Amino acid sequence: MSRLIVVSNRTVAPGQTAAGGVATGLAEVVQRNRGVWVGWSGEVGPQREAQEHDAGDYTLLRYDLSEQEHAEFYNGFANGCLWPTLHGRDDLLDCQEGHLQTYDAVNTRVAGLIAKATDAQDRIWVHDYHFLPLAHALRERGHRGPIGLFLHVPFPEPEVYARLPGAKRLLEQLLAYDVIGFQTRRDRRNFARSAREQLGVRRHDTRLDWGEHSVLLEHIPIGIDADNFHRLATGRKANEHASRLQEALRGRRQIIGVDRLDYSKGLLHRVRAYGALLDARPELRRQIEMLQVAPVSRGGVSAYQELREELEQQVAHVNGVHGDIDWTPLRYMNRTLSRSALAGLYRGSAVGFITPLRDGMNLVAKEYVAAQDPEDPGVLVLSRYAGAAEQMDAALIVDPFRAEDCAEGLSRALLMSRDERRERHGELYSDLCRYGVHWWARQFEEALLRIAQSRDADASVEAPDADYAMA
Ligand code: ADQ
Repeated sequence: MSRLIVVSNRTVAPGQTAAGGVATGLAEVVQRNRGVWVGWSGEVGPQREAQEHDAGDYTLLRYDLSEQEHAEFYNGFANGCLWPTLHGRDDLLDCQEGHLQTYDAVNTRVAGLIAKATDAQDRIWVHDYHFLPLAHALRERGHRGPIGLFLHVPFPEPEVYARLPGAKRLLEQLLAYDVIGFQTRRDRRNFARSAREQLGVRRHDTRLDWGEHSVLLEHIPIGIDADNFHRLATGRKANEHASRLQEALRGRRQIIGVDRLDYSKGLLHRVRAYGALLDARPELRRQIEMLQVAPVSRGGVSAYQELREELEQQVAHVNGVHGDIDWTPLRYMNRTLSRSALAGLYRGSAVGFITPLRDGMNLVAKEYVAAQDPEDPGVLVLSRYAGAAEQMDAALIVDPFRAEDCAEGLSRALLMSRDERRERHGELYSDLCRYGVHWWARQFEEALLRIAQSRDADASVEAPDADYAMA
């Protein structure tokens, strides 16, 4: 039986367990399959040999990045070119000479490590935009087993994608995968359109045929472990945080936003929308507060440094215009919090205000819903451009580019009757339980298995009968 190999930019550290989110789902899959999990160690510097760790039920294989790889592969092509393009922000493209070559070179190096540690028939599940050419590089090393990619981020409209340096070649390389999983139908459609426009590849239902090779395009939205997160939100530690919060709020109702400090998350627009709410509904002043948690992310990329400065200015502006000696309308924290602290803060907040300008899925929206008290839940105000909006239509869906629309959504959420809140929450929560992170992982795993089985079947049909061959 072939093994399952998972490849993702980040892995858990040796000796640690996954602390939630996607990592939990991946850890469960590699454990169950007694497979191998390959990824970056997080170390930058002179490269050691890749390190293999025995993680009990599976093997962890981690590699370092050199200074140059970190600057040109990670900060450069992956986060300075691919990330903005895939999020429809080609105006922020920062592609420099040599970055694409280093991106290719890292993929080639990682393919070499994988080829050494695995069997040519193993099933390989690759994650995200750091590894678009990996299947191609693995095929060049003779890998024959199924290789799938799950794209955690969106895929943009063809006109935007076409502006990426090396766009056509990357698309060709992507077609070396056997299956590509997307968060939404829109992403899958956009990908198929780019393949048609740039390579003339036609889509047959969910399949693209490229010469002799077929690629399956699957729509498999990622979820969370909702029950588990709900338990966390009602646990002792989360309760302590929720109580501290209630004390600080002194009867005011809280609107919460939690995001990595990233321009795709719409933080500037969100703060502006909150200001618009305070302008439009002066009676809400002192009745509400907003908390925005946004830990710094990718500090090595210039667009992120600028965003941080602009956001700080805007937060100060809203507080300057609307605040009073005994009321700070908007609090802003740059810290990473523990899962239980986060769960407690979600549970203690009347509104989850999650308004990315583009987001593959957005797990915060799902965590906010899972953390709520079903008897007296808060309301999710969600951007129509989060992948999550395709599934979570019982949330209040808003346009993050329109401050008045967001302000209107917030106001509706704050005034919503308890019955309506319970009804909407019930609908959202039952979907979260049905389509959780383990469901997601199983769907992808089964897609890879089906490919492996159909290849085995083809091989047995094609293999000449032994006696006949000898005759
Ligand atoms: P991200 O862009 O990182 O993920 P998201 O889906 O919201 O975005 O996940 C963020 C995770 O980090 C959540 O689990 C959240 O709880 C956690 N987090 C955020 N702020 C935190 C803080 N201050 N302290 C502690 N934890 C914090 C990418 C894509 C998304 C896609 C996911 C999964 O960009 O669109 O949903 O992958 O596929």
